[in-house]
Amino acid sequence: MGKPNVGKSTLLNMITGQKLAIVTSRPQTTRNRIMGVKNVDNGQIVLFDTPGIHAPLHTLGRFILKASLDTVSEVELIYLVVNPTAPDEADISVINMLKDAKKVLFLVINKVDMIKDKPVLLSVIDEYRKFLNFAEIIPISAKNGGGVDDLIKETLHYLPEGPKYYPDEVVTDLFERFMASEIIREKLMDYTHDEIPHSIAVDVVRWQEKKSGLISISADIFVEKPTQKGIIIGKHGRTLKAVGTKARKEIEDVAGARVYLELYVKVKKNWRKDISALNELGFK
Ligand SMILES: Nc1nc2c(ncn2[C@@H]2O[C@H](COP(=O)(O)OP(=O)(O)OP(=O)(O)O)[C@@H](O)[C@H]2O)c(=O)[nH]1
Ligand SMILES: [Mg+2]
Repeated sequence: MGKPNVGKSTLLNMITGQKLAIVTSRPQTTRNRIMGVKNVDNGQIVLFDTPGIHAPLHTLGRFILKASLDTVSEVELIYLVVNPTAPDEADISVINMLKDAKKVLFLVINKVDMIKDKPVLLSVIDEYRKFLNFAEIIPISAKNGGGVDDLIKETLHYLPEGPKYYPDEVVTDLFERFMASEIIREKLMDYTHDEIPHSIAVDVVRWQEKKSGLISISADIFVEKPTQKGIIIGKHGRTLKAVGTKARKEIEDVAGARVYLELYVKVKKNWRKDISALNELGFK
């Protein structure tokens, strides 16, 4: 858990060795809880990447916050993922949510590749220690993998003995359709600015596996305003074409098959505030 943009999804992907969660340079990328399984010689860790915690501004924000908070009661151990800087208001509001969690808490200080001197790290640790009692404090770089083996090793120390929940070959419970819609959303977020990245929703409406092995996919891209639609399509359709090409290649990797991808941009006015639109998009 953590505030937006600290690298929670990057960490899930690094630990599992697969791209399960989308990652962008913008806060508030993840909107759902994403599960990933890590198997090691002496155990299995089931991880949940959660959306970054922030004060909800609309109905979508409330669904997103719930996805994070509901996870707290279901787990044995929580990583509080933070930047290598003193806690700000957003970090402190996450800390307040974890205060009564009665779970093993690790402070995971991410992005340490960005700091050069050790004293900075030590002062960050001191600042966080004032707020909570952490079982372990582990500096990592989710991006380059530094410290991640140590994190896994320490995690196994604190997890109870129990049955293996998933067979070795299972890495996630995500459906390919959801992963495809997320990949498309990631590319769209990379190509847009300001409010638009957050106004986008993607719904895969067709997933058809042909006899030839080709997978034919059609996805609707929803935005909130007609002007946003124009921006996503771009001059002569260039933006949408570039998004489609990038997304198709990545979906082909996930699906292990050739993919034909059709994208349609549609306006769904204020969908982030509209319960029935949200339900249709899978936020229930
Ligand atoms: N330098 C550096 N950048 C990182 C590291 N981990 C993540 N990032 C970058 O931080 C940004 C946010 O990463 P995400 O994994 O999407 O962050 P998140 O916490 O899942 O964000 P939300 O889903 O919005 O809550 C991306 O640009 C990542 O490439 C790291 O260890 N070092
Ligand atoms: Mg994320």
